[in-house]
Amino acid sequence: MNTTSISIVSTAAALPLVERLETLLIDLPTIRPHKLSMTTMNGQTLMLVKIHCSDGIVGIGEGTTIGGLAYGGESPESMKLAIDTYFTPVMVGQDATRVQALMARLGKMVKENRFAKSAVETALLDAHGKRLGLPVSELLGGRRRDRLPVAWTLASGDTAKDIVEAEHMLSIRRHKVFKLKIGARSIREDVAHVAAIKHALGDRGAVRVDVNMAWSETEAVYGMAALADAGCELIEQPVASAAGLAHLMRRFPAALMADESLHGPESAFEIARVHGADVFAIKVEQSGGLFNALRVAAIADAAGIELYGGTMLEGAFGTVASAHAFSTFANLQWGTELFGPLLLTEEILVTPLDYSDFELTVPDGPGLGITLDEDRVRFFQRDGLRKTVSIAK
Ligand code: MUC
Ligand code: MG
Repeated sequence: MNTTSISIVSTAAALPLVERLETLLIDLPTIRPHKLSMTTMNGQTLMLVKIHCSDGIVGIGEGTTIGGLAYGGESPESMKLAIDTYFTPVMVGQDATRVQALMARLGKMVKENRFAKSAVETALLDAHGKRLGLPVSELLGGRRRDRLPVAWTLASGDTAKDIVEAEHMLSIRRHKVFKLKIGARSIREDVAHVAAIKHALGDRGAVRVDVNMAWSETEAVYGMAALADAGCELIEQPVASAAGLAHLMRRFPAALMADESLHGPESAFEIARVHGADVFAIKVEQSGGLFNALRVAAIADAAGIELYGGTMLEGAFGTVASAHAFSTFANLQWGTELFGPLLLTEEILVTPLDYSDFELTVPDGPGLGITLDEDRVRFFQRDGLRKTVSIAK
C-alpha cells in the first residue's frame, strides 16, 4: 500500500496529539472530457490525507489540482511527497486541538505548498470537529447559511453538446448558472460559442466565462466587449496579472473576477489595492487553507469586492471543506461552483452529498460531516486493486 506513517508513543494521555499521517492518491474518471484553456481532463486525482490522533480520532483532508502541474506549482503527487517527507516530522507529537497554532508552526518550517497545507488543515479541523461534536463551519466562527447555490461548468468543447447539457441541468433543477471555459480557440469562435449558448438558454440560465489567463490585454479588450454584448454577466481571469486585470476594470458591462491571481491574503490585498477585480473567486486550496480563505473574504468585504466560492474541481472532501468555509462568509453575492464530485463517475462517500434545487446542502454532522467509503477507496487507490493512467492530455 502506497502510504507513509510515523508512529509515536504518547506520554500525555489527556492531550490529543497528532500520531500519524497517511496519504493516498485516488484516480477517478470524469463523466466526459473537461476542456480548459490549459489542459483537457479525462480524470481527476484526489490526494487524501488522514491524520490519526492519539485519542483515536481520524480527520480527513483533500488536496487536488487540475491537470497535474498544468494549473499551478503543486500536483497531487507533490502534495503527497511534501506531506510524507516534510510535514509529518513537523506535525507528529504536536497538540492536535490547536489547529491554528499547528498550522503556524508548519508555516515556519515549510514554505509555499498551499494546497498541501490546505489538505492537512482540513484534516485537523475534521478531527477537531469530530472530537467536539461540532461541524467545521462552527469551528470557523459559525455558518450563516445551510445551502449554497452551485454553478455548473460547460466544458465539453462542443457548443451543441454544451446546450444539451445545460438544458439537462435546468430540467433536473441542479444548476441554472453556467460557466463556460474558453481561451483555447480563437476569440471569434469563443464569442460565437458563448453567444449561441446564451441565446439558447435566454433568461432561464445565467452565462459566465472563465478564460484561465489565455488572453493578452488587447485580446481581452475586444473579447470582453463582445462577451458583454452576448449577454455574459461575469468574466473570470481573462489575463494573467493583477495589473492587467486592473487595466480592464469597469470598461465593459460585465463583472471582472480574479481567480489565478489570488494566492491568499497578501495577493488579495494587492488586487484590492490596484482595483483589479469586481469579484474574487475564493478557493480554499489556492488561499492556503480554510482560515486563509476567511482572511481573503474579509479583505474583499473591506474593499467592496464581491465574492464567489471557487473550486479546484475537488472531490467530496475538498468540496465540503470549501462549503463549510463559504457557509460562514458574510457575503457570497455570486454563489459557488462546488460541483467537483458531480464531474466524477465514482462516489467515494458512504452517503452522497445533497445537490438539489440548484443548491448544495452543507453537511451538519461533526467535522466535515461526511464518511469515506473505505472499500471504494481501496478499489480506486493508485497502486490499489485497480490501475488507472494519470489524468490530463
Ligand atoms: C478554474 O479555473 O476556475 C473551476 C471550475 C472548472 O471547471 O474549472 C475550475 C478551475
Ligand atoms: Mg478559474
